[in-house]
Amino acid sequence: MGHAHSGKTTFIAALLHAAKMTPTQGRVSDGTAVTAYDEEEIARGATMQNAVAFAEWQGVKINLVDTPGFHMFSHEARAALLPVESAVVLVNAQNGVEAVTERVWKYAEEANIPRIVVVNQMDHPKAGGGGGLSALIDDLVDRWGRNCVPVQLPISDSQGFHGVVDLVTMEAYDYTPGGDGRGRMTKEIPANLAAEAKARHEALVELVAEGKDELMEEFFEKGTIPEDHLIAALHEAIREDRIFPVLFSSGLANIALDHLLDFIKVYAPAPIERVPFTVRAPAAVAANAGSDAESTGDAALSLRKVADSEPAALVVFKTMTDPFSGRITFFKVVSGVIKTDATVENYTRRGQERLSHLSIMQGRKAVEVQELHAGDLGAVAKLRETLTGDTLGAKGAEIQVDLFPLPEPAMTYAIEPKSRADEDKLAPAIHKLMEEDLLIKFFRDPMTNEFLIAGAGQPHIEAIVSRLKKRYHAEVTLKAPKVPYRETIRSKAEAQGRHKKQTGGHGQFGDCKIRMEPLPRGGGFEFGNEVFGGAVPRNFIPAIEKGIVESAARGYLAGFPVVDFKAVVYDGSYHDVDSNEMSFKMAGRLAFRKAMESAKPCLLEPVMKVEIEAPDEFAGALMGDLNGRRGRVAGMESKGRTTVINAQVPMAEMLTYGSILTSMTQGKGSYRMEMDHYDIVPQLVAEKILANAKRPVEEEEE
Ligand SMILES: Nc1nc2c(ncn2[C@@H]2O[C@H](COP(=O)(O)OP(=O)(O)OP(=O)(O)O)[C@@H](O)[C@H]2O)c(=O)[nH]1
Ligand SMILES: [Mg+2]
Repeated sequence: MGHAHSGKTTFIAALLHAAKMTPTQGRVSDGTAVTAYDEEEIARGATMQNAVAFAEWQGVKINLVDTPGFHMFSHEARAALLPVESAVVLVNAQNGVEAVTERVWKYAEEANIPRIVVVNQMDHPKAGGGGGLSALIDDLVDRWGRNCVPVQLPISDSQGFHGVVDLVTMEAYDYTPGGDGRGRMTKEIPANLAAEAKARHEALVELVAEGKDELMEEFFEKGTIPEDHLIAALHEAIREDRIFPVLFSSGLANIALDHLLDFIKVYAPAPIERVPFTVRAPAAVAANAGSDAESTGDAALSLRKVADSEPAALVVFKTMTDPFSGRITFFKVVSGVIKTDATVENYTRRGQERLSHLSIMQGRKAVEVQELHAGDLGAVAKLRETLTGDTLGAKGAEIQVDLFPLPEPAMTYAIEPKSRADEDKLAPAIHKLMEEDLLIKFFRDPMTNEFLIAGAGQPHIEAIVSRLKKRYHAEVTLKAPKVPYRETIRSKAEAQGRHKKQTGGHGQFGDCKIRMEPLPRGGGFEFGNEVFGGAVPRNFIPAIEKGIVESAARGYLAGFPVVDFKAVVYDGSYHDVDSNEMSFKMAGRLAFRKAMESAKPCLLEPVMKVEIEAPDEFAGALMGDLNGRRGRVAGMESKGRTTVINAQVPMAEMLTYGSILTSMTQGKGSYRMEMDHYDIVPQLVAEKILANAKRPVEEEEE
């Protein structure tokens, strides 16, 4: 995990090459990196969806999940925390901790996922930024606590970055830049690093010992801890989130990656060491499965041990859809052993699924396997109805796993098919894309009748449109969605509606007097009847209401529905022969329109609740910009070096905010928004809207 361009995809390509999983090192620039296979991602040079790979390193299988670093896909990076046991947090050596680095750290912290910090791109001439590497390490400690501790020292000199010192074993590793990632161990720590290495080694030993009484005693007695004790204790401290080790690497030049594989092998927690998966299961089921259950209301919270000896169960963490190979389902084996061709129950949907061609994924390539064990990641194609978040497994061993919450989509467009043929393809194609991308929303706006597509931001929606075209041959155009304005009244008004017509024999007659008054925002519509003494017969009252409701729906000022008012009929008259429902409906409409004339009608607009997050240095500019958008800032809060602004801004001013924010913050800002309330449009703005809108034509008397 890490900020955009910290080098995650390159880093995984380098790890895979160092482990001899690939004959050459894949590159993002030419589309050969194993975890960058999606054509949209290759075109954009950025990861947008999680991708899975694996390395075998000295008898250990290491599963790798590449995640996006672009701020608008942070939810996807967060979703990758479900199937893993630890997070490697890449920090760009040049820029230090950035907005998304902070964010993914927080996500991992909330999920209790151990973190290994890797300062990457150490080969870069500007590595260390302005303040040098020790300033960078101090900054990590500042942000994430003194438990962030280097377990390596980089060897950097006039030749650039070419090795690391292991501060546990006090051995040095030297690399040829551009090599295959295999280091040459030299026992000798460079003379200029010897003193610092010694000091940092001692600091590390002390920190590791701190967590354990018996180690503390040993430390005080001997002044140090034997290496094997130190390794075991560091492993435990990392697993328990007590220590966040800091390492150094260059993915691009493949320096120190074999050492990283070693580190992961020795120190990163294996799945079976995981604090058991917390799953929800009916108490009876949990008891049968031999797990510890603790009753919490109707569903029991239970812990499923990640062990082969438990019943087989898995959770789906990703779905890929492809017009050619169909659906590919990525899952984590939570417990037990999953065998190819097994039939399992989908606990979420209650169907059965057959797991044919059980595989492990190396990027987009499936490698078939016979079975998968507890804790491993696998994939299977062509399941019938299983989707992301579903749990499956042996009958009677039910588990449920909650996905991480998704943010609301930040950008919405009206989407229109280009042709009739495109129209037929559109909905099924979008629904396919929605299977693999849970953030996409597609719906018809009941207020404007437009089809809307919502996503994380401009680049996300552009990628969706491109996928629709390339994968499903459905072409669309995007437009800014219509703003669902409303109309309302600001004062009380009374009016009479009298409908009278004499055509030939049968006449029409309806007459009512109504009073209208404003309701509070969100009050909708209320209707009252205060007619005394049968001035209007009871059975005609609903017709009057219907007339008012119909007319209100058509709008008065500019064709937007009139809301938040109460209408009361208090008088009227009728004719024995000529009065009927139609006539009273007309009277209701006439009364409504007449009352509107003196009720001070005005426009209402939707106002959004907006939360904007960006590095501190952009806060001033963002506040100024919000002012220009008629925004009202409700609060501003500093979190580390990030400022969070809470504001209320009219929807009409936020239609393209995603791209504006990106350009204002160099892509480092992000925002969320949701509909909050309707508010009166200020006069000057309203005049412009009214000038462009069609005033509904006066109704003809029928
Ligand atoms: N000098 C140097 N450049 C690197 C290194 N790793 C990656 N890069 C370059 O940085 C750019 C981004 O690399 P990626 O691997 O795509 O970065 P990422 O973190 O996967 O980016 P996102 O997927 O957008 O979050 C590319 O141009 C890489 O060539 C490195 O170790 N050193
Ligand atoms: Mg990437």
